[in-house]
Amino acid sequence: MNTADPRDRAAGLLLGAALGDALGSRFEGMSAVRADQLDEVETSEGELRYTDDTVLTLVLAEHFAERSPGSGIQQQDLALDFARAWRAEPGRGWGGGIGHVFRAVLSGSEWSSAARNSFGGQGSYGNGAAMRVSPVALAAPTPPEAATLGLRSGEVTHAHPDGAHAAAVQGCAVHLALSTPADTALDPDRFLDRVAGCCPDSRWISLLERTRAVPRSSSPAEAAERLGNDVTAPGSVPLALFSFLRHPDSPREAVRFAIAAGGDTDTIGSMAGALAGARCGATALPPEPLRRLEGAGRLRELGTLLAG
Ligand code: F2R
Ligand code: MG
Ligand code: MG
Repeated sequence: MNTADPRDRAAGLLLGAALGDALGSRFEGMSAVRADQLDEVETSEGELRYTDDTVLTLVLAEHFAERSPGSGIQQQDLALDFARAWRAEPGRGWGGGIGHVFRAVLSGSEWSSAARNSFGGQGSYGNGAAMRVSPVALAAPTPPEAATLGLRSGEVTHAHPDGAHAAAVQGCAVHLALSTPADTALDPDRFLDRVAGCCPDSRWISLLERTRAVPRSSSPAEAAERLGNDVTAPGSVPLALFSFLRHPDSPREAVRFAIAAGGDTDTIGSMAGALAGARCGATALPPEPLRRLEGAGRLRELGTLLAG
């Protein structure tokens, strides 16, 4: 049974995101991951360290925690806090181009020009804006407002519409997952319709349609073949959504599905973990890996605090 307790769900959202990141980081870049490899990581000893996905998720969660509810996002402050976190922890497996944006912001550039100047003026369509967006679901009262906050948080580093709108899509989806009735089966088509309803971007609406068209019984490899599993936003957010919709009542299975698909396993695992943790709550997360998760205390505390 999923929990209806909003504080447990809020904690589950952040802890699920971090757990998916930490478990998935052991396999980033592999073409597929076997069940016995996942079992071993889940059951072995030692701290489960998270990567850039959770570093930036924590920054965004702290941004909301430090301000009064309803304050929204101060984009230059957020860009600076992201950049300082990047500078403080260079070994967290950052994206290839994001350092250029952070370096520019630290040198005094406005977030908008720093983000716009990356990738030859195209802006980034990496999945970095979507991977860190889940706290917007705890700061926005409704799914459309979560999408708006997601976009505002995303565009501070990802100027390409594919990258920025991915944060709107994932932020809205996490909000919807958080508010699904605990005791009612989740309808995947209705869920995707509601996400599309929050999204003004035609490219993302067609990516959501593509996600809907994948047979629900697909294996991780088949889903990756249809939806992608790479570091781009269009090549990873759909697979994370699919992983959640495949196992909406089991964060462990949703995350394992996402990681088994291979590719950008920390990030796809993290986004699926945020969705499933938001629906099912922290009490539904697998206790053993959770016990070994780096930063679990602060993540739980922030979730509870932001739940109000
Ligand atoms: N990048 C990784 N992991 C691989 C490196 C691991 C590391 N070297 C290690 O072993 O420790 N992980 C992290 O990066 C992804 C998030 O990336 P983000 O923040 O969006 O960064 P970036 O650089 O903006 O985009 C990522 C890549 O996407 C491609 N790309 C984006 N925009 C593009 C454009 N306009 N044109 C062409 N390519 C574009 C590039 O390949 C970027 O490098 C997460 O997976 C996180 O875990
Ligand atoms: Mg990462
Ligand atoms: Mg990654």
